[in-house]
Amino acid sequence: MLLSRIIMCIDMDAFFASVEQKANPRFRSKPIGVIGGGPRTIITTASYEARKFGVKTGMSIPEAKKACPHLILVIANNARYTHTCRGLEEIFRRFTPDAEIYSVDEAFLDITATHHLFGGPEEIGRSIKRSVKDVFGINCTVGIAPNILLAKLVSDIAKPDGLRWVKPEEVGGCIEDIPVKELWGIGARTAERLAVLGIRTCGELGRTPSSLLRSKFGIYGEALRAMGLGGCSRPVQTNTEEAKSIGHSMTLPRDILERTDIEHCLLLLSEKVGRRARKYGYLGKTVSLTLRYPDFETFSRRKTLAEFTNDTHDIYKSVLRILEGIGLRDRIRLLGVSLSTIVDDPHQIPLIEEERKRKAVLRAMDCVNDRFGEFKLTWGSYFRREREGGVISPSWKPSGVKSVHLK
Ligand code: TTP
Ligand code: MG
Repeated sequence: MLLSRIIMCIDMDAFFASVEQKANPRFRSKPIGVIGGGPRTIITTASYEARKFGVKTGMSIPEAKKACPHLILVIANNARYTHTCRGLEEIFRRFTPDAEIYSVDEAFLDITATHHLFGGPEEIGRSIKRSVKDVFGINCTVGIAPNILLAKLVSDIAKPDGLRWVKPEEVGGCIEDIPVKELWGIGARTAERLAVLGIRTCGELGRTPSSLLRSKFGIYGEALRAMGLGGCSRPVQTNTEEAKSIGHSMTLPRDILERTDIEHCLLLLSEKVGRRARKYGYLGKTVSLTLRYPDFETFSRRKTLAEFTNDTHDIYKSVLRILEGIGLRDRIRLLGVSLSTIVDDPHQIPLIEEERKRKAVLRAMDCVNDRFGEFKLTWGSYFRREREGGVISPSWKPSGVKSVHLK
């Protein structure tokens, strides 16, 4: 007989806002909204005090202020969130090596093999909540269930500051009346298509014949039915260190068309990508450029290089070459650069003197910036420009190699 697994989802409550409230006593118990630094910023998260007034993630500042006129706006401080996330990982790993840091504020732990060492699943949940509060002064919610789909659902239901364990025999009763759109992986469009078939709750989805779902959703129909029954076969993925690609993108503070403005942003993005690849010891052979027009049409073009690289200038030159092949039809709203076809950097010393020098310069720049902060030492062409504020993506992970979107 297959032993049921015990999976825990830990999700920080109003993460960025809670970190800010802890850091600044004058924000405590107050409605605050965390925003990016640029002029087009939105609310990335709101404290629970602000949520009572209807302030939500994604709202524009005027919308949020209308809902809550005394809302305090706080500019995001990414370093605080990433530092907290790294510390959280340390806490989680005390209880199991099978920990997946899913996003900047969510983790999954497989505690099947270790829970008995710590007094059981709920005791682990309580210990984690206590440690997170003691070390970082913030609340989190813990959902425990037989798989990650249910653990996530249970943590959403138990929010905020909750702890709930749904055992295998309780799954059916727990999810029967839950709207399908609450399930992780069922988006608004799928929920609408299901509603057309008269399926609104998980219970209804689980009772729908596979043949009907297959005829409407193809191969995905089978998975949908399993989800309705609370099933999910995705294991906790503990080995997420493997880099597939390293990318950065940014929505520009204003739409741009001028070549020098575009080049300036591309150099900044190339440096971010190159620096990250160097930091984690990777080389890549494919460079991609992503563009978004103001009407949101988005596309990417890629170029395969002759050699593997993590040199900012190699990446930048390739991106410029890609750009030359694109006839821009409008201003640019978003730019992205990424490096893929990744291998480990064997750290060979180049034979050509010029390349050796370039490598040494990059290493020296990285050392200075590691010590004194990002872009403290930078390329002259970037130095002319002011920097724009950004907000870290929720998909940020401490493993570091991840696409990051700067709003
Ligand atoms: P969430 O876990 O979605 O939300 P939350 O932690 O703020 O609130 P709760 O879990 O209690 O409902 O997001 C985690 C953090 O990621 C959040 O604090 C802010 C950030 N974030 C963004 O930057 N952009 C986004 O679109 C979302 C949804 C979150
Ligand atoms: Mg959260």
